[in-house]
Amino acid sequence: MYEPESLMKELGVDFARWHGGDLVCRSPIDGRELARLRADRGADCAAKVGRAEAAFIEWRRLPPPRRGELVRLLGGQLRRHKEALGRLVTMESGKILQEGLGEVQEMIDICDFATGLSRQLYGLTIASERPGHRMMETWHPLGPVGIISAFNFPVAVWSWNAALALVCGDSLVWKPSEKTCLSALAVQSLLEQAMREFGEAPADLSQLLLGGRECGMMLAQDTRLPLVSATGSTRMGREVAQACAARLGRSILELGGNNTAVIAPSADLELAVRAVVFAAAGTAGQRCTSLRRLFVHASVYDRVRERLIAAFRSLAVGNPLDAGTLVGPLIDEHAWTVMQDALRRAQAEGGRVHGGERVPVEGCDGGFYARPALVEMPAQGGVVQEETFAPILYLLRYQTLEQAIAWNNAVPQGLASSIFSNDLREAELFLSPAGSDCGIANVNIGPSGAEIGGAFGGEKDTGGGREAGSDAWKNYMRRATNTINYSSELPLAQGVRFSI
Ligand code: UN1
Repeated sequence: MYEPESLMKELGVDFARWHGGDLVCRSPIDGRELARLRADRGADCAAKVGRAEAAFIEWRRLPPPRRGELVRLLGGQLRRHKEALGRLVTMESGKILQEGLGEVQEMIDICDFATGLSRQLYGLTIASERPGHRMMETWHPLGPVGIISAFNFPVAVWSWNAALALVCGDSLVWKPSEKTCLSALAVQSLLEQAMREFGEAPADLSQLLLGGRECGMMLAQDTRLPLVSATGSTRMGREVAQACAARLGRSILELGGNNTAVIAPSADLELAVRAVVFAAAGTAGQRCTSLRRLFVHASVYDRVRERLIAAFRSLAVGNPLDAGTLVGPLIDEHAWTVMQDALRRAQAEGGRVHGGERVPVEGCDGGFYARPALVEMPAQGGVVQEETFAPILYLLRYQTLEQAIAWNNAVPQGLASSIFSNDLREAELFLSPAGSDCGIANVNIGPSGAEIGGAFGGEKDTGGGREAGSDAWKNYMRRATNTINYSSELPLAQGVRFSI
């Protein structure tokens, strides 16, 4: 059915270097063992950070547009190997092939963005209050950057961080999810191939750490890493943030979401239903931006509910490598148990559950396939407040937009939100300071599937970090403020007199 070994070969992975340990890689498609790899121990982690630190000293000296050239070459490798890497991502994460390919495209896009950015790392010139003086700010490379990434976007999230960090002059230490190590090995190999083509990069520029929570925590605690960027659960983010803060390091946190769509009376219902189904059921509900709460105006509630029940029932759940499949497996048995537990709790809280059952898939007995669940809820208490990483969509009926906005904001998380409305006043209110409190707020598209050009991230329990586009690059540099006196006088700021 699929051959990870040949894909790894095509992607240039030196398997012997990692093979033969106790870190078991499995495919969520059928539970099959793909490989056993050697995990890094504490001393390996420390040594790799040391190597990245030494590489940084060299890398930061190269002019940014030269550093951009390496990222351009990485983009070229990704373009050439998009199909193989996309397939590998599908095998390891269980997302459908279209989405595996889409994830690699997201990497290519951020490489293009970062290459252009390498000629645009500019600061301000600021008026000085003193005659014959000029002020400016300069952006400098920061240091080796720690990247902790999750299983659901095993390669794209690395690239948002890595492409920017590289053009900013930083070296990398990457700890991927232990559930998606093969995809990480493949990406590391493509970067190493790009480095060979480039010829000017220090060999230790990018370090890959394989291992579990302890490895991630070592990065968070390591004073040699001025910045750690972490994507995953709010629980994990809290631990990383506290460990970083304790040593006054910086962190970028991309944590849980509890994302929404509001369907207003004027909405184009056809378009809204399509968007909602993609956002809730796509990636089997395992995006941090997946739609989890849907607020539908009372006047269109019954129509939307019927359409969604029918759409969820007919969704093709199956092997993510098969062309017709729209919903692949959950990542593992634990995810399935958590999903079933949430559905039971929703029922106990007065919810009416449609779907959510296990779907048998031929040849994939060891995989956990679930029919996406639509759950009509009387109110947004208990379980609706939580992010359950599974395809569960809670449906609530609202009367006024103010009520829907209040519900949108009344959860701990603050990542992504959306409104379907053709009424300008409603749409603008949703985007206004009195509207959604999320880092992402959309009109007439769902909350997931962001482009890389915008800053990505959210507020509250989502962690407050911003990655990818806009000016997120500033996180990966340090800012120096420079005052230059080109006169022969020495006036002091604030008019202070100090004559000797
Ligand atoms: C994630 O789930 O961690 O906006 C990232 C999106 C994707 C990225 C999701 N571009 O859905």
